[in-house]
Amino acid sequence: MIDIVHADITCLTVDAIVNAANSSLRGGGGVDGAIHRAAGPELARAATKLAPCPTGDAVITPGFRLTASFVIHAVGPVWRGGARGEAALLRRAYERSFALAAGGDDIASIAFPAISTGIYGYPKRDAAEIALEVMRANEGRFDRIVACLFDEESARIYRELSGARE
Ligand code: AR6
Repeated sequence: MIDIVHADITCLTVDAIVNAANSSLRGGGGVDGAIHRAAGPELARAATKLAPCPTGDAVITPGFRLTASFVIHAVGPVWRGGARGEAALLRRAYERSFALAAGGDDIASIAFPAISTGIYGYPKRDAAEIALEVMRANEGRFDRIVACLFDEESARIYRELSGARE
């Protein structure tokens, strides 16, 4: 089941939340900053041990003070006009996140933000199409997949693209 929710991802009750991180895994602005603040300083200590994480890849750490048991730190591409492999890299960031979640930590529910669509500037609708496609491909492997949108426009785009299914 894919749920589209308009919420702060740090408040969700799911087994794992995905972070829109950068390669250093040290934390940053946007959703990354919110997740690090909510999880506490242990998160940066654990994540930086796994750095650098290349664009299009992901790593997994505990969730520390978060309700979620795990954080999957995915590094999406910076948007540079679309001819620099951005779509393939964004798709891979989602796929790698799902692969880690399916990899043996008993993760049945997972929530994603709209990776790359904030500070990294990826066009929201194009990114949403990729995100929903990869989510649908993984639907059977999880009890619940949450697309967690923070801004109203992204929530509307996801609802439109998923039509009457959700
Ligand atoms: N919960 C859910 N979504 C959120 C939240 C939240 N609490 N806060 C923001 N968003 P961004 P990026 C949405 O900029 O584009 C950081 O500095 C936001 O509205 O967080 O992948 C990293 O360290 C947008 O739709 O991530 C990297 O350097 C989406 O999350 C860089 O930003 C992604 O926006 C990554 O940029």
